[in-house]
Amino acid sequence: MKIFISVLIMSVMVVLSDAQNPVFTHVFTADPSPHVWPNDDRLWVYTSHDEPGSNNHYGMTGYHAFSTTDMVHWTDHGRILHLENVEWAESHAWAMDAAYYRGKYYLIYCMKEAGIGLFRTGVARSDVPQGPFTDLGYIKGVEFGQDPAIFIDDDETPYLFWGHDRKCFGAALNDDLMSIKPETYVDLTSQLKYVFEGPWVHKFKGKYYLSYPGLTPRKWPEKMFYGVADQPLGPYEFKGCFMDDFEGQSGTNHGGTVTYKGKDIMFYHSAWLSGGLSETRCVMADYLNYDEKGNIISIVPSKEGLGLADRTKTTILLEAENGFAAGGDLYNVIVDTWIKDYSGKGYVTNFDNPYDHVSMLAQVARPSKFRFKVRYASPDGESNHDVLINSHLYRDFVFPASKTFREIDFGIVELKEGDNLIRIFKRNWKPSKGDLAIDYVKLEQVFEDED
Ligand code: FUB
Repeated sequence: MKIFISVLIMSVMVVLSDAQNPVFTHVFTADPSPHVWPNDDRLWVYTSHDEPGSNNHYGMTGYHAFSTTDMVHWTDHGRILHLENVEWAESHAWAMDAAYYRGKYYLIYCMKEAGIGLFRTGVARSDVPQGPFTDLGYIKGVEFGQDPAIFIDDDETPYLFWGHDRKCFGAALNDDLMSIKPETYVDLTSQLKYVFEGPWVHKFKGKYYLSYPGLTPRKWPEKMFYGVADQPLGPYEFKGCFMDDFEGQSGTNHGGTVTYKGKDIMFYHSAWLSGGLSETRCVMADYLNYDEKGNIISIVPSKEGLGLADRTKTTILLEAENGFAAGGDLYNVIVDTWIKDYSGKGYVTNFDNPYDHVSMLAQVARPSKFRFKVRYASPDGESNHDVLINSHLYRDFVFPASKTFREIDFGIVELKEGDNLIRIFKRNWKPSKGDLAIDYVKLEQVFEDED
């Protein structure tokens, strides 16, 4: 990967408070993969994560999931998979895609294999779209499996595309998604002029569109190109560029398309949020339109983006039961489902002993303010617990008795750049009447002008 250094673009920074681009302004995100799943009215966007302060693709370690019903108010479901949850990998949690297949949700991602340092295409599964995802291993038959994209055709056949370093490949997958059908393997490189990496396949009016970031001979930054075919594995007819270089470009570009509420939308990334740091990126969205011949009309990244509001607003929602798989911890507590109306897969309870705890991870781009809420129940009476956000301690906080789940508002807190741990625990010196149950923690983005 060649590093493209772009300049600090003050004009871009200035407009951020009055725009729907970037889409997520509280965390650095890249390589968006947008989807709508069956029987779900939400739009989902899965992303890779750029660590603040690193400006380095080599230090990328995990992924996030976001959802919305109006494309203005978003939920960040937190970390959904991390290097430390993948035994076979050592580094480079780069681009990913997601799929719904035979009743389960999949994250198809790439990381470098430990001890070998080559990209593999990993498969992780979850019962729910928001994850977290459990790794199942990597796909057999895929060499140099950077930037995977999975496309499930109308007849349910799953296809995998991947691309790196000026090459692009495709193949049909076997039903377990863990290996390719070798006889279907195709090298698409020569059909996709300028291709560098990051393929994405979608279908429009019966044709297959393969879009990708490319370099007009070795010239950075990446532009977005596409080709069209009658079959998923080609041959593809090269069509041209549909997103040129733009102000505040991050060097790389990478994205995918989705149709939501009757609109075609292109998600991609830029360096707008970081003010031009090429490897500290943010997700963007603009409408995608076709001409009468089915050609993609060029997209010019806009400050307005989807133009539905002056800005987007995100709430970080951290399910207590997710524990280690989402960067948190469950220490000597249990996940239960007895009190109904919990969200996610259950709630955390049984804080019986000193320092039993649940912790959750919130990742943010820069020091910023959030309204902090905890959803809890305490059916047998009030409970005294400590609540810790970074170094801020709500000592011996009283959760009033509540037989059902309710949210309690802790007011506005400031999170620091990077990783923030929220821990709820019990100390021995003050016994509680109630048996506290923690459902989730919410952090609602607060802007300076709302403070
Ligand atoms: O995000 C890391 C890498 O940068 C991706 O895998 C590439 O597609 C480029 O976006």
